Amino acid sequence: MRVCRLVPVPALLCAAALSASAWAQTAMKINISVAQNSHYGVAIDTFAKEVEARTNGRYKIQTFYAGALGAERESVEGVQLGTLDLTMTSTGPLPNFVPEVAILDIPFLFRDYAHARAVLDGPIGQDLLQKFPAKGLVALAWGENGFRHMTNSKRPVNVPDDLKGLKMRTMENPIHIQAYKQFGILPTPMAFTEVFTALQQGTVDGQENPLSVITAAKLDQVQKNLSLTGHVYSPAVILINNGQWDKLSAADKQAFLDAAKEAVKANRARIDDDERKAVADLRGKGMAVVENVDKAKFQATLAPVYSDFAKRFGQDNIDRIKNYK
Ligand code: EAX
Repeated sequence: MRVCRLVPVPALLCAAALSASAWAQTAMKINISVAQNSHYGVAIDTFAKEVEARTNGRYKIQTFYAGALGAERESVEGVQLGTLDLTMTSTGPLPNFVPEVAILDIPFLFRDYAHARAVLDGPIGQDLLQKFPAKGLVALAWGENGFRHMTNSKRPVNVPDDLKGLKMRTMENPIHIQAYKQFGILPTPMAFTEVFTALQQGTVDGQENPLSVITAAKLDQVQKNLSLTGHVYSPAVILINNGQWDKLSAADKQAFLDAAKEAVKANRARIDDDERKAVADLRGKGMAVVENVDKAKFQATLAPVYSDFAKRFGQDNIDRIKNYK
């Protein structure tokens, strides 16, 4: 600026220089593990649109899909280290970063979507979001992945015994792995970006994911059997690097939080839509679907691991979630 005053620079140029610096646009990258046409894709596309609108274009969010910038654990690490600005991830890899969040991964903890959403939007979920900054991560909002179901290429799964001996891909999640071993599954933890090929080549027999992921990843092309076990509710979370967060003004922090809220609305609406359509769609593509699974039998099989989880998380904390209305 000083230059403008000291040397005779045409006023227009001066004004341009002034507004350009005042209006510098900051670009940030956000990465997800699933395709754009998905419950996560609509979320980050909405987030990007809302951030740009609410900051008058001063922030531009570049969106990356299908693990283009790495799978979920790598993305969380990248946001922690600052090599990536943002990610939307399931809680799959999170116990390795924010152990308190692992309580949400306990099988059959949530009754239905309304219960899960109420817990995450309520004091329990909001308190858990406050556990992230201590780990160099800022959590903007709880999104959703959905209730997870079992798929495999070997046989229909009606009862827990049908899972015995199946080599199943799991998320890199210690709670899931401990529970699935109780079913007699041979768990193979693996990044989601490797799952389609592993199923195609028969490295694993099956995997478990919500209907939104099964459809978005076209797993009907490599899996014959789907059982609606709904054995785990899978939350998701939108994370930003704490350095980028600290640089935001108070008004821009609010803009990012509001944009995340809109992203979650789009995310949940897409899941509701997928939940309505997916079974007919996947059947139409040749999958054999077991809809009425006796969940009580699966829960009963997990009784031994529930006492471990009670020791780890406190039965009172588990009951507080279970009984939340
Ligand atoms: O978050 O890894 C998984 O199975 C997740 O459900 C997937 O990456 C979406």
